Amino acid sequence: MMDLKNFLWGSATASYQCEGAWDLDERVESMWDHYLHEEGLENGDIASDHYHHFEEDIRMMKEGGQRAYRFSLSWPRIIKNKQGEINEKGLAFYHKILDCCHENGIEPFVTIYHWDLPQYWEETGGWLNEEVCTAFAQYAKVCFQNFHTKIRKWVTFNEPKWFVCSGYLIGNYPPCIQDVSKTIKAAYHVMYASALGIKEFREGGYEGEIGIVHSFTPVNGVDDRIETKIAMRYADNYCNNWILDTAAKGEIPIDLLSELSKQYDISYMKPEQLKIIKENTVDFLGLNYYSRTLVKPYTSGETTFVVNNSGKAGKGSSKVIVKHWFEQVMHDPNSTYTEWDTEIYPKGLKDGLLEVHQKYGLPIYITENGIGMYEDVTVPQVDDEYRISFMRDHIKAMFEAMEQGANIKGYFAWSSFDLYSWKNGCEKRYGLVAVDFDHDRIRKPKKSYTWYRDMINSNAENL
Ligand code: BGP
Repeated sequence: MMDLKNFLWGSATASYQCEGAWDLDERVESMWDHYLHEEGLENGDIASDHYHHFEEDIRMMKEGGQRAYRFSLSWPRIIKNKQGEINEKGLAFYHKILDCCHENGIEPFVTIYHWDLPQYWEETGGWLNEEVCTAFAQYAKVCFQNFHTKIRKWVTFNEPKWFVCSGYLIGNYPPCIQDVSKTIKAAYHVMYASALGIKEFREGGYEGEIGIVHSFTPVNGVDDRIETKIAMRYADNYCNNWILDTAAKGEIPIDLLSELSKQYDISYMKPEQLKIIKENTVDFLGLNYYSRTLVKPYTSGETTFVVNNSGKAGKGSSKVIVKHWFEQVMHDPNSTYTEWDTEIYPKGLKDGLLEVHQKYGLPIYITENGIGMYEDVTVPQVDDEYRISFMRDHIKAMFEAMEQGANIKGYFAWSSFDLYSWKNGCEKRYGLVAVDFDHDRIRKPKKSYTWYRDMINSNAENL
């Protein structure tokens, strides 16, 4: 039996998705507020109202056997404008959350940026504007200076790949651009900003560790042909290596750079910036695991990206066709998918963890893992057996990787309680705790909450 005494079992959320209180206490507009309001789409104005329910939420984590809470700080709640003016009320809110975590014996695991860019920065070009990188580092410094006695685990960015590709390549997230060249530039700026944030952390001499969280999709090929292997390498560069290699080794993959420079101008990647990236690598890797990527070689001259924000299986709602791409992503007809077309594939977690362990040798946290479903939360208890079996299968896969040597230090269920899912709305539920969005945001533990508690308390013996 593995020694799990110090293992960080927890659950996760993100500021925009759960806090609500979008215009309270001098919080300013984020790019998501602006975009969703403009488009008249379901938004996170109130969301789970964690702003007013955090004490209850954190108490439930403790009662649920959890040892850590992964959440994010909201830049627009903390910094009021481009001049860097600090909102003391924003800081006070996070001090209250952090104190509450400590009072309940819950370790805070804190992400500095989980996608809610202040709209005042988006209006200057957002992640296409190099100035935003320095602004991020200044904001990170404010966070370090104010919270360093209460936080020992920091994350610069949540999922650079997902928010950059959704915002600049596929265009289903703000700023809704579909442009490969801009995607590369935004991606580079985010990785540079992450390194600048780490530099601030190291120079400040703060205690604790700092990492990055990646939307991890290990790559499989449809067959063993050499063309498929090449497609897999490209897919791995696109899906994983440009974040993991850059964050962990300080190096953007050379074959990716050489491929990109054939087609795009990347002269904005300046030697002094690449030096900062090289010198400021992470202490750990956070991996969010939902699924794998299955690929076949690129043959047709164009590649199609489809995302499903419709919640109807097979009805991808955003689609973009990119010419001169490298690989084509496939569905496996023999596999199981959710209503949002996410494949359920626990084996990918084990394979992927071993791969990341071998490549980087760094401590790993699984910073998100979970399943989004439609659920009726008016019943006394949501009987989410499917979530229990999803978590059980993934935790087993994680244990197998640990037995083979991967240094995994924690697991966070996504999500602590029901919240707003980007572009999918609140009806796509991931929580261990149900939130009734129609009735005062009442909280009720689901069956999975109790299962998770018992699993943790029994040292995973009842798995
Ligand atoms: C990750 C994000 C989370 C969360 C989760 C579920 O990519 O870090 O913020 O939303 O995925 O995804 P979705 O809400 O799109 O179903």
